[in-house]
Amino acid sequence: MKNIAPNDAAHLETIETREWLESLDYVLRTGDKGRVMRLLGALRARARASGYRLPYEATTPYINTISPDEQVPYPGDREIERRIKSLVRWNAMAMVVRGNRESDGIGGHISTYASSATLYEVAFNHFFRGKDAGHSADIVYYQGHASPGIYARAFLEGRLTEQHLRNFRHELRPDGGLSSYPHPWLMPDFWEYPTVSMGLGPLMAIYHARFVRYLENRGLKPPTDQKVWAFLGDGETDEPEALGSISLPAREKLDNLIFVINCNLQRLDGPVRGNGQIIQELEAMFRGVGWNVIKVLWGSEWDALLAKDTDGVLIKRMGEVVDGEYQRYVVEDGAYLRKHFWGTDPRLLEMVKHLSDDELKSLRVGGHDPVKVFNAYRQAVTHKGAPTVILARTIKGYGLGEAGEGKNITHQQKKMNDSDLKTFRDRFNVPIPDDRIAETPFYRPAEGSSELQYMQERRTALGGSVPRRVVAAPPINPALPGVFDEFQKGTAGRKASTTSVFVKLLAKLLRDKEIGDLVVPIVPDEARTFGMESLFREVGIYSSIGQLYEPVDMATLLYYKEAKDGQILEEGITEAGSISSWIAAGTAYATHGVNTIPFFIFYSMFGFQRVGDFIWAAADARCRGFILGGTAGRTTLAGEGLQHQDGNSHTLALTVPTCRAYDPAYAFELATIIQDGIKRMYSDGEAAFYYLTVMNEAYEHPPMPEGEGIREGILKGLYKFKGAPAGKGAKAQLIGSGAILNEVVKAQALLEPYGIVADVWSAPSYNELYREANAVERWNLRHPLEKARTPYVTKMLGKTEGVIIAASDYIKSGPGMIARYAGRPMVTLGTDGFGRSEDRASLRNFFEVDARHVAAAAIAALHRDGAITAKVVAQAFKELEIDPEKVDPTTV
Ligand SMILES: Cc1ncc(C[n+]2csc(CCOP(=O)(O)OP(=O)(O)O)c2C)c(N)n1
Ligand SMILES: [Mg+2]
Repeated sequence: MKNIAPNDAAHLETIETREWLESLDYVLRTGDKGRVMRLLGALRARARASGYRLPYEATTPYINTISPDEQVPYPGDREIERRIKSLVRWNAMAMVVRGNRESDGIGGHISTYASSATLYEVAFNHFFRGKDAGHSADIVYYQGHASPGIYARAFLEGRLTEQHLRNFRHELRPDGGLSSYPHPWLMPDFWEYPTVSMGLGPLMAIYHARFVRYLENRGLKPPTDQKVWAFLGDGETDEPEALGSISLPAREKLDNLIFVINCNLQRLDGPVRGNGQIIQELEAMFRGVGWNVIKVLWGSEWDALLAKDTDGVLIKRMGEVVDGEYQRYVVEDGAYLRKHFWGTDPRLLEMVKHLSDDELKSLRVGGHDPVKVFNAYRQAVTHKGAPTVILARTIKGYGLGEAGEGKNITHQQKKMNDSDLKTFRDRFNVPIPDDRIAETPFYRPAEGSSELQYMQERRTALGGSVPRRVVAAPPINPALPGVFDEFQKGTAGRKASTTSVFVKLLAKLLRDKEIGDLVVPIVPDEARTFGMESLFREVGIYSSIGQLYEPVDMATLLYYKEAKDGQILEEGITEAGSISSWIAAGTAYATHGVNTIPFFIFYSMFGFQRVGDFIWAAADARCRGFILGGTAGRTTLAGEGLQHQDGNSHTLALTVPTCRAYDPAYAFELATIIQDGIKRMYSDGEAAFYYLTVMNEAYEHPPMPEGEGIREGILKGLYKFKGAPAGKGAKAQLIGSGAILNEVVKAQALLEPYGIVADVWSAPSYNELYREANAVERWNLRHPLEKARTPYVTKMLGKTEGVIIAASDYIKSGPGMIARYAGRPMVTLGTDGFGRSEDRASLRNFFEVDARHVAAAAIAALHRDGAITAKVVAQAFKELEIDPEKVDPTTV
């Protein structure tokens, strides 16, 4: 070759390239890695010095990151593992096909697991550590749509029965069923982490991995080499939550975190990047922030071909084919591949001339080759100093053949005809005879068979079956002496906001000898807003590397103290990240056997409204703890206006079944709720969490009223705060909550001159009142022959007289929900509509929730009832300056 005279520039370049590559090959063969790097560095430096600006390359060539000579041999029995995997594949498919045959439209997915079977099986047989391994059990976020495969394996392991499989997506059948996706709420002994809302799994995994380090650095958990694995789809990476925080684990050097991205190049409708390459795009992003990126693109059969690629033509070809075309290759035959992939260069054709079309077609992609996957995992679990992402190329619907393999419809494929089933059976060699194919039976080899034995042996060696949810922490029963007492006494003339009361209470909890260490304060760059900066110095801000600088405010009492054992998780501006930390801490009683008690405080409007889906996932995960909406209340937060003023969050909180939401007005209410919450969650073991709104309006807090039922009333959501003044007159019941309770108290006084005597009630939770009343009503409906029970709210209001007015700083549907249980008409006042930048008094006038409007509402209602005269109404409206033609705040 070298003797041929170059006949054109291209030819010359080819020869030149080859010579350079040969030189490099020589160094590669004889030198070490460092020498190769130095040589390439020197070349780059020389080019730069000569004025060549090398383009920045975030990607590496479109080949496997791990070269064949770096690989170790597969440690398992390949043949038996292949048989096991085939049986899992079959049962996973059968579960969905049978389910949809019997109940059309029941759904389920075949093709996601079909593409990821090898990714999971290699992990099940060699990596995932189970709970018997103690604290080092791995934490695995499974791709939600792959759950049929996870169930099918559990069936083979003997953890689920055939009945369970038959009842996939039939959870309400008397003999129980399997949930569609990973839902710990529905299968609390099996699933641990909800993932199916795309993007949540990866973000929760990131913050979970960081939380593990937090527990270790704070001495709450012994350091282990436990891993957090997150399996996700390539399409899923388009969710901003999936990739939005990938810089954190790199910065934190979370080498306990492994992402496995199932790159089947397809999502639901079609290709993820038909005109590009999703794998390269992902590589650039992850490399760019410092992850260890391992691409698993090509199966072992390609090694020999790449070894022949002395000119780099194959690597070049691999790198130029777009994903839409790669997908096409899946559905076409070998002749098509020879023409369209290999046929673009005679040297490529030469490389594969010894292979038949069928052999060409059978060259596997990397994610279906256990050797490649094993080596990727092996490097991932041993990699130090950075998280690892494995980009594994797979085929969506692998094995479905004509029924859907690689087709755009494959995601939704739930049915297969007999011929499709036979093809699938033959491809994976599943021992189902022809005459039974139509019934698509589940298949489990005989007890004691080599397959089952192998599975059991592997899982035993790795610490038992996964997934398995175990509540590892015993309940605690903290005495908490002196933590809550002072709050029952009120503030004795001093003004305070409920936020500052909360911060004080939190500080006391943090100081408590018994549970102080378990408290996890979480805040998204908002600590100063809530007056929490005193805690910075007191308990420190968590930083895995301590504090490498002298903070600018070092000389002050409340300096910004970062410490390795710091207790506060100061997350920066990420409510999604913060709630993920909260979920990790709130589920640690199960996952880590540590009863951490997280308190996540955020700008109220950026809670449910912003990260509602995470809160839903938290409930599913049986999360415990407290979330606090700070600067809450549409008219209580002055100045901030439309975006910030929260009048919605309690309504949103109601939608989460395990969330108990309260809008406390006074210190004693807040303390009572938190004290009871800790008991119910951490001593009684209830799978619930608390949402508390706290405000920034400072006012005096009264002591807890004396008398029966106050504590119970606070927790149930309603109690009489202040009786009517002595004397006769028209009667009214005024109910208020949160900061609006003070307006209601003022309204009581405003009404007195008109001969109206009003009781004042505090309603810390319209949501809880509604739920209890609903439960009672339901019982009554189902027991028509028994004495009807009375809802708590009816009991309270039923024995009162006069009109009922209920007001809050949230939309009227809050008090509106309990109206039908009040026993008589009820007037509701609230803050429906968009907020405004204004001062508090103007806002309360605008939304008609100030004392004047509460009083006016009572007057109007009393007049309709005939209890007061028109003259009194006219006089009162004039004196209270009520404008009947005032603009409706819901319309502007
Ligand atoms: C937040 C959210 N949006 C939409 C969906 C509906 N959905 C389920 S699977 C899917 C496609 C998944 O594609 P990919 O992530 O590539 O996974 P694959 O099945 O290909 O492995 C979509 C859109 C969802 N589950 N969650
Ligand atoms: Mg996909």
